[in-house]
Amino acid sequence: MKTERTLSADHFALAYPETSRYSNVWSQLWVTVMSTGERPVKAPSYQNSVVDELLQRDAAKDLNRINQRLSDYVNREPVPTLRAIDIKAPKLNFPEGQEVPEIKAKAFEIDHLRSAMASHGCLIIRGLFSSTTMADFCRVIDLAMEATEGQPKQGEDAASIAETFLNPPSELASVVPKPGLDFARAFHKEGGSAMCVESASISEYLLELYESAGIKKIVADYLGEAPCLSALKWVLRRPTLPINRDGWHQDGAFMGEGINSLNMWIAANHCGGESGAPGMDLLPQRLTEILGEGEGGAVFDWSVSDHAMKTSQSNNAIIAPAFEAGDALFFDHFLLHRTQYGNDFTRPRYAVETWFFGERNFPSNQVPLSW
Ligand SMILES: O=C(O)CCC(=O)C(=O)O
Repeated sequence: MKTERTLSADHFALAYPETSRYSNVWSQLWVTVMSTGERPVKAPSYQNSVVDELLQRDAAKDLNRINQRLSDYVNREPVPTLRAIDIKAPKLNFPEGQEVPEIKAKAFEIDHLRSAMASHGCLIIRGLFSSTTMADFCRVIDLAMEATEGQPKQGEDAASIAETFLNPPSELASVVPKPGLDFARAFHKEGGSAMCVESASISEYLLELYESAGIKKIVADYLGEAPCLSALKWVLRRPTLPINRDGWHQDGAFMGEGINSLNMWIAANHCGGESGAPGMDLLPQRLTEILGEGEGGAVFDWSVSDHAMKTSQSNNAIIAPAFEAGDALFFDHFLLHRTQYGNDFTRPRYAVETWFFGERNFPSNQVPLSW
């Protein structure tokens, strides 16, 4: 079996160690193009403005804030409120021929989300975030993953890069005691992801970005209550190739069915469809219960086997939409999905997964944090 990560940032870093370091010189441009497969965004003087912004943040202040967010939920019990999916939704007409309802960010209104979630269990909002910001964010994901994988940077930027990209809140170790935290970290390392809270500064940066894009209001309107987030299910992703075929799952299988949830999955580079980088395989149907594991060897007790998906009628309806940097896919804990499966991917994929829950109706086992 081929396990090499084709054209991934790691692969490139091994071949060209000098140019893969974070730097402001022209080589940064080349690194970004090689690692993300994206076109250069700016002229040769290009600097990664998101990395720069992160390096200038007050890491100690970010750490205090994220510690406080975790502490806010210690000893807090969920209350089974009415879930968003229990509320009657309007029926909007999306254009013919869309397999997944989608809308441009400029035209988006909350009823698009309510209607699409009720009919298809998901909605794509095109261009919700700036493509330039998200293209820059790919490098942030590289740096965060290198830090969590134990590949600290060398050179003059090393200390500030370490302080910015790997500064998990101390509270994390008490809310996710051993061996749970070690297990979560090993799971992410193997799959090509990192918990966002491993970097307090990335977490706080993203919360500010989300708020400036109006996400806090959209999520609160949809859930019918203010949102909280989850330390375990707020994830920076650059999936390891090759992709696991048996990744079909509904997050409700381990979060519980009764919760009030909304996931925002943001593509940070061009992926999905025939793009050469894995997007997401989806069964765009409004499910309201957790399906069985299915026959034929599901990998985890919360996953559904590829065999079961293929032998069910659902196979006809499975789709893998194409995404551009900054597009967002919204869905909840009942949607059947997996990382897009294929064995001919040639480019890495970068994404940010952020699960929101009702501030009262949340899954305690996903380690909530306040917003
Ligand atoms: O990014 C991926 O490939 C998987 C994401 C996922 O499973 C999720 O957002 O729940």
